[in-house]
Amino acid sequence: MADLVSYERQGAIGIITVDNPPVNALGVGVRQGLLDCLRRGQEDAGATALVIMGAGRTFMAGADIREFGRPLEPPDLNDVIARIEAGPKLALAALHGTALGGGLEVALGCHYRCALRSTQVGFPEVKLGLLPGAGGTQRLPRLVGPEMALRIIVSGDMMSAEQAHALGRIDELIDGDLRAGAVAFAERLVAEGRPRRKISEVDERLEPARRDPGIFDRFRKEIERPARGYLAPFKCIEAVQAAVTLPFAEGLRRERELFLECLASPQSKAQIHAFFAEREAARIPDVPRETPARPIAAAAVIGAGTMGGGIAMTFANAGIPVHVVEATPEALERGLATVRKNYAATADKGRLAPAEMERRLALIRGTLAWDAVADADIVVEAVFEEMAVKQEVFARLDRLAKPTAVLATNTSTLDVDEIARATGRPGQVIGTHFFSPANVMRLLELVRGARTTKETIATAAELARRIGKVWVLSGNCDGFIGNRMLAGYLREAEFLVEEGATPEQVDRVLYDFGFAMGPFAMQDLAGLDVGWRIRKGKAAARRQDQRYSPVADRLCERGRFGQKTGGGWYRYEPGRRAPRPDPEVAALIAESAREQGIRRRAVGDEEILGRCLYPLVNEGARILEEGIALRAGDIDVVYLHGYGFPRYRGGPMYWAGTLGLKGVCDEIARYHQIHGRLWEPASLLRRLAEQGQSFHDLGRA
Ligand code: T1G
Repeated sequence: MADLVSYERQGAIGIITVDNPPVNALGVGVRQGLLDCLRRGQEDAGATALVIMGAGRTFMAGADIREFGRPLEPPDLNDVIARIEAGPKLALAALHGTALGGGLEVALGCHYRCALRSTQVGFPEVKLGLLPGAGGTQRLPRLVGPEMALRIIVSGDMMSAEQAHALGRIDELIDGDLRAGAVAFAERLVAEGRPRRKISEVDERLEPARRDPGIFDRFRKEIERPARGYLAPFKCIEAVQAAVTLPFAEGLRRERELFLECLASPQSKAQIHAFFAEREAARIPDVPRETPARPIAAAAVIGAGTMGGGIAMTFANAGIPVHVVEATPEALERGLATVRKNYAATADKGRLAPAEMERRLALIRGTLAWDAVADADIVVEAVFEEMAVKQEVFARLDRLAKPTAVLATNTSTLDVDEIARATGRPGQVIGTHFFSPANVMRLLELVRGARTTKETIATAAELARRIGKVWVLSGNCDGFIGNRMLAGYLREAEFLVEEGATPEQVDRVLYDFGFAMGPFAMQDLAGLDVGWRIRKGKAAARRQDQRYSPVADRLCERGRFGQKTGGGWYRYEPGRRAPRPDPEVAALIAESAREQGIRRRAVGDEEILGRCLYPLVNEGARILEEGIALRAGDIDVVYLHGYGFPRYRGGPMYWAGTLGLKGVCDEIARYHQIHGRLWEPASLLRRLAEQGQSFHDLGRA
């Protein structure tokens, strides 16, 4: 304990330093250490004020999340904060790095706050399915007003120290050395005889909300859609409302009740699983963190289509100059115009300053000259999804790109090794599977080929971090992790409509489950032509003894590619995105059912959910068996960030674990009896089900 928190005096200022790497999490040892050091500082006659700060890269980044799920051990953080706020000595919090959650609550318990300008502050608890449980929902409204507090707490987003200073959350911005600046500020506060300001006693900022309690229902309405299905955002509102309607001590008790309710909820467990799964996905056993990554000072993208343009934007957004190479001036102009339109749309929403937009656009240089790739440290190919085209491009890049350059392919289904064989540097070839729109979707599947070197993986991983992507390493197989699993999900959705369900019924079931949209609306958004081209490429290899639904092909043969053509599985009014059931599609489905002799029937929602989601789990198990994914958590991360799987359910593999693999396996086996080979349970699933284990019990990679 002694070494997690220390106390020393500098002149007349007592300094309490938390040193619990990597992020000074407020575990039980730190809480006890804080109490001990507070006692020492408050009893130290030579100290006129106390400064609380963190050692290393950050102030406290919150409670120790690993402690959740275990009985909470004393001392409670509320007791620590009460000791600070009620203490006889003026307390100043000195912030740097990321002052988050319980860390920010400690700071709000202090009488004053100062921070380096680079500091980020925030209450991310809602992203863990929780709420600030140590006074944050009671003190923040008293400091910034209930409306602003609602926005800060329910969004969970971080805010810069400058913004927080403007809001009065931080009293002083420090330049240079934090400790020296904090001691000087504390000395000034004492010299000026400034009072020990207790936020818990501040009341005036609550008055407007007392006069207008409707703000809470208005806010609930406002978040209804974005927070659909989530528990914690609405509990956060209740807690802030308690700050307005109850005296501080009672509000604190109400906050604790709501916090424990969230902590006990399956949603919080799922979201905490997602938090750690995202961090674990970055651990590749045979590519340790210290594996050297090549520096990326410049990039190039081949193809200015939807994906190419989006990928170029991710580079420019990270400050990396990028050449976009196209075959014709028309295609180049069209691609760059789309990039400019996308940036303008963001700027119009006030989320990008015009000067910043111009700066990013200036980093994207369109060209027809292939030798522009000669300066690039990485070249990402985003051309037509056809092997011959890809191989021709890679052979050319191999000749033109500098010897150290990484050659990446954005293929979503094709064999990375076959592409790499078109070059003399297969070790520097890797799959970088972006998701559409590439400048928005956070997921990046890095696909490791048989010859891809550790250095190439480290280089791509480092780049992924720089362009703000959540990356997952996948082995090389048809469809990698995400699309390979998706095939079963889409297959069953199409079979179900042939058997009697409707596209809108299937979509409603998955929407109610928590997906942003169901399989049919999703295909209409992404464009049916992408999948059609891939299916045509595989038609010859398709087993004739296996059921196949021709409806999607027939829609495409009629030019129905989805929203972009005004019709796909649904029809769309010009300029509108709302899907409308289309009798023409219903007729196509009925015709296909007749041809296959399928007697149509009423299909229940439960069957729809099981037949769409269980194939994800079953194929996920095969992917784990084959080592295509290193961990079940990686698969969850792919589905959370690439396919809109609801975060409060933790991902398909985690979700299956909450149901119990025995039950899931039994259901899959039951469908295997009915529907045959496509539903054969994966042997890993059978084994875990028999042993009463979950996917996450499988040894850490
Ligand atoms: N508890 C335990 N471990 C944590 C942690 C935490 N709060 N934060 C990070 N880690 C681990 C992480 O797993 C990783 O471990 C390593 O630290 C580096 O993290 C009462 C209820 C601070 C912005 O939600 O957002 O306070 O993988 O890789 O990218 O009201 O970590 O190396 O073994 O993410 O530089 C609220 C969560 C808690 C903040 C740094 N706080 N952390 O990002 O590094 S609830 C949070 C983050 C709470 C109170 C409530 C980020 C970061 P490993 P990293 P990074």
